Amino acid sequence: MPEENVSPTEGNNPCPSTTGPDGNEGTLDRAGALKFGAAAGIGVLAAVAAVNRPAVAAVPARARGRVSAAAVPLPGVLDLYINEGYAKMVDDSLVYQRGFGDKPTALRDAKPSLRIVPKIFTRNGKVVQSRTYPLGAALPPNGTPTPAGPDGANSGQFMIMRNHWASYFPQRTIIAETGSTVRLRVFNGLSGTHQLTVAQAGPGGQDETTWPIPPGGEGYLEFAAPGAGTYIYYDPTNSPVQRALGLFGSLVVLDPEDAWRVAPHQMAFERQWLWVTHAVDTKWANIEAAGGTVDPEADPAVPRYFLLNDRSGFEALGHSPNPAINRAAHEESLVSGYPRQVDVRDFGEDVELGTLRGGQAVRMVNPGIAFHQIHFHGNHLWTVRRNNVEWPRKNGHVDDEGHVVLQQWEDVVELQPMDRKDCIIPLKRPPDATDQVWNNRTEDWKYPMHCHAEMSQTAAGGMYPGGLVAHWELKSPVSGG
Ligand SMILES: [Cu+2]
Repeated sequence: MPEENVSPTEGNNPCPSTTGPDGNEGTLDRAGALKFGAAAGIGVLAAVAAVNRPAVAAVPARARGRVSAAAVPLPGVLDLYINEGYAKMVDDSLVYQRGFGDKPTALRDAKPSLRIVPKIFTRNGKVVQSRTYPLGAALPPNGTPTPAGPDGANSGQFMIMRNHWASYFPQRTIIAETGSTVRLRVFNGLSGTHQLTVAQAGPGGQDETTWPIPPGGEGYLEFAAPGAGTYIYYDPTNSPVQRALGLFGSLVVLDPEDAWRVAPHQMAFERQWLWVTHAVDTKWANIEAAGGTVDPEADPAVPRYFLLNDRSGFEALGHSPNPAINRAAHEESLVSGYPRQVDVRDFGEDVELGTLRGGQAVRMVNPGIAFHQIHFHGNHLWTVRRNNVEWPRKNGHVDDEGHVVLQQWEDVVELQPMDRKDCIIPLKRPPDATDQVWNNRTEDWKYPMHCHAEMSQTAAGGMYPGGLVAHWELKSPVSGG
């Protein structure tokens, strides 16, 4: 990206790798190869030899186009490069994936650019690279906002700072401020036709699209930022195949003058989280890597890997040996905060000036191909919106699929493919914590989030819990807790 066009935000540490200090996203390193070899019971030589070739797919028979140089950037325009490469799964398998990247990279690139570092379209016409928003807002340490001070009226609880903390966003995120213009130039570096569509982001909820972009070609898309909300950009070609291969991302639209609400007059939050689910079908990946075309009727999807913000299992939980992965998981995915009094009847309530009695927002997005059931322990979540439509507070109804359309407490939030749901996690004292337990706690309380679609808890067809998992933390008032 151009220096004059995309500047890292001051103090925002704009582009840490979520794949480790060595950036080793596309190849096994030697240590990984040794581990892989040991686990698989094969010899070290064979394991090291495996470093030099992809673990999953054979070299495609047909020729791949040469990788062209990055285009000369245009002011206010975000360039996306459709690339292919091998991504490391949680069990160190390398799986062929495609993606919208920051620069053109080759199939065998050790670090294929398959996901962009988050970018922000500002009202003043700029594209800014930053993992955090609002720009210039304080960064929550390790992802956790610290409170304004004790809540004198409620033992062990805290006053929450209003309109103060920035939120971290995962890779693939595009943020557009309301009033901005989204300008995308999309370069197709692959040998098939591809397309970028932003679902329901146009007038009247129409899709915005580049239309099909031929191999080696480029597409251009410009549209006014739609209403505040959460959108999915993806390749609709042979749907859902190209999306499932990794050609997707999220567009979050926010009002820069009211940036701590999901939409004007709607739920306020301390900070927000963007949870993006993805399921990887290695058979589909192998077919496309070899130059074939997946027929979803003949080969129904059977995903083998399930990801939250592009991490699974122990990496999603921040328990990997890699500090950079763990930090990214904490900053982007693992909801955390200090316990507070919340009244969902008034998300914006303040008892003291500059404070908020509210929770944190979780925007759940499913560009993948599996149905998910996002299930929380410890607190229920208050579901507010689905697909940018505010659910009513009263006089709800049952939709055509039998779902209740009404704001409500849920411990399981269903996410169908292409669904987006906005929820508040209250971060409140768990209702079953008695006074004795509550008043004597000396450490952070951690609660699991796991998807109730049980296959999604595994990796590689059985490794548990290697899939779509997370946890959330209720911080302890005791220092060091
Ligand atoms: Cu459970």
